[in-house]
Amino acid sequence: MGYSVAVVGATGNVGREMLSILAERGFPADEVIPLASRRSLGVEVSYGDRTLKVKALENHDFTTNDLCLMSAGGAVSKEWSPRIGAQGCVVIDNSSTWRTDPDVPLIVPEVNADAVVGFTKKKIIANPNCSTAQLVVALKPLHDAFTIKRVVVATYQSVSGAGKDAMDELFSQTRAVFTAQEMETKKFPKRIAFNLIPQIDVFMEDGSTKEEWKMVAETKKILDPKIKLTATCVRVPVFVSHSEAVNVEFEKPVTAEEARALLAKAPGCLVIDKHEPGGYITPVEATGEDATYISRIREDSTVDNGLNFWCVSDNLRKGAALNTVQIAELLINRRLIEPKKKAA
Ligand code: 11C
Repeated sequence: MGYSVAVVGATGNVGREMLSILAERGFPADEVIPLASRRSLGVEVSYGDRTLKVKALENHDFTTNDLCLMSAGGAVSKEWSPRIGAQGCVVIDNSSTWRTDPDVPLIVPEVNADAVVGFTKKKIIANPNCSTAQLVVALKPLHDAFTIKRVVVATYQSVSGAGKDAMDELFSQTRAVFTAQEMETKKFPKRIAFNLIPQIDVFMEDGSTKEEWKMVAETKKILDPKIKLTATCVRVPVFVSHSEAVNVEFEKPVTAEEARALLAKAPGCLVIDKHEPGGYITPVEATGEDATYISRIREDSTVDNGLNFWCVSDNLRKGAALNTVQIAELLINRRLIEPKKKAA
């Protein structure tokens, strides 16, 4: 007997990717139920080579479901995740709503799998922000070996992080440039086509943005509260995959060679680092892939024990849907959930 899995937000960028990853990885599901708000009722979504019709979240009873993969935005998560958890269905939540709740584990399986046991109180497990997920996968083996003191990161984030409408906006603005038509700017605060925007999410009181704050708070919760991190998050005119320029200062001495060797065998990481034109990864190559790619590993001689690297990953996969499915697999592999239908 397999599991009963609901996917909430099934018509969005991440929801569709969740369905495709569940099928791709042969997730042990007996049933997969795509859910969304009433206005998406009847919309068809792909699950492997099958087509499923979307049902309304508002009418759904979760008491016979084992797992709910939730990616429908913060407001829906705030209202629904506790209600679904209370019905005995474990929610893996992709919004930022529950990430800092002390009773909700925030999990990247390659980094802090053991913390997953903390889900039993609320029956909610949080999935981190995409820019944090790929960063901590790369930092974990380095922190274990050399102890990180401080991280300075600049991100180059694709428009898919802001949803399907944002991807459409980049497409239509790009077309407008070539056809000399009037350009509409709705989703982003400024034009994104042939431009960059140094603002992701809302501004905080100290002048940083919420995306930057999330990278700090989530890295501390997942990896180590002692790590100091400062981030500048930038939206770039790329459709899928986030890139990050990372500078790290360690307690212990580190060479680029040692870091390269550690990262090459670290779970979830793939090192592509040749010192020649094109000997590194770009977002186009990372898209559709599971790995966190690391390139441009080099020592930073301006600080003691400093290292620079370039890190790229598909934000819809490792940054969202893949990590969510990996958390579900972790629960099953550690026998932390059993199918309800088997127990009945
Ligand atoms: C972006 N990182 O690229 C955001 C999207 O907290 O899960 C994901 C927001 C979040 O716009």
